[in-house]
Amino acid sequence: MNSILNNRPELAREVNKVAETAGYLWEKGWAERNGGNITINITEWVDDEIRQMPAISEVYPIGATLPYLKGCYFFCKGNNRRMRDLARWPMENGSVIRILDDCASYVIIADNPVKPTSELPSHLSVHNDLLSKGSPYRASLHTHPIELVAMSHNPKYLEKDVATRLLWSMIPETKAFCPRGLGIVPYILPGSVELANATIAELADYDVVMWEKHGVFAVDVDVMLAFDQVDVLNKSAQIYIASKNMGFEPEGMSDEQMKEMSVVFKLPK
Ligand code: 2HA
Ligand code: ZN
Repeated sequence: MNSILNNRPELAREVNKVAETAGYLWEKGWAERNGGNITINITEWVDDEIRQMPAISEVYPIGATLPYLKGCYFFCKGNNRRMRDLARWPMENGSVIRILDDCASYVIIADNPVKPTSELPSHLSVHNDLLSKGSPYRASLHTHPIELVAMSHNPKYLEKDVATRLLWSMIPETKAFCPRGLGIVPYILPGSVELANATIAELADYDVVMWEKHGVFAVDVDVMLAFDQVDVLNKSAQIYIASKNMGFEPEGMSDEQMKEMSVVFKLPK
């Protein structure tokens, strides 16, 4: 089958990371029905031949003007597509899009005319913001991790850095591998510009942001690393809940133990 991935091992590797991650999200129970989204900036793996490829869709508006995305290319999960299907058939359940020179519209170029996710404006706004800051991050991930979402139903854990401290203190790895902690965005309608803007504001200080009573949004260099950050946070939430289920409040690592971790691992906070 003719695919944009043929004879492009680096591009294929990035799309395979998306497929592998989509499989993990499904297995973990974080991706019911069409839940969650993944968008990766693949511009650095795009060659002249890809730049010449014709559009296979009409021109669609993004819904925002994003100047840093001029001429960029993204692989995105398709609208209403399932993560479990993206895992097995990434090019049938996602597509490659080209941002047009007006920075406000896009076309699909490969492999199939699969319309991208309804969350595209928020994902692309985040990528625009990352590029504007010279960030090396090329992946954005939205998913519904069960235990973290459950915690977001208690206002106590929505206060600044309360959940971060609790989760970091459950197991040393969490602070080491999610060193900027968990940002919080109060409940806002999914897919809205307000949610995108609030997410961008919070990503200035965190790589993973909780959307109250909905899910998390994570960014990193690639989608595997973004997934890992969410995975370690949710693991800590599970340890917390397991302790509560055994009938006690977990002690958590002490402030001294946490400080020692920060020094030895040279962590920012
Ligand atoms: O697109 O999870 O929040 C699927 C979602 C939207
Ligand atoms: Zn969602």
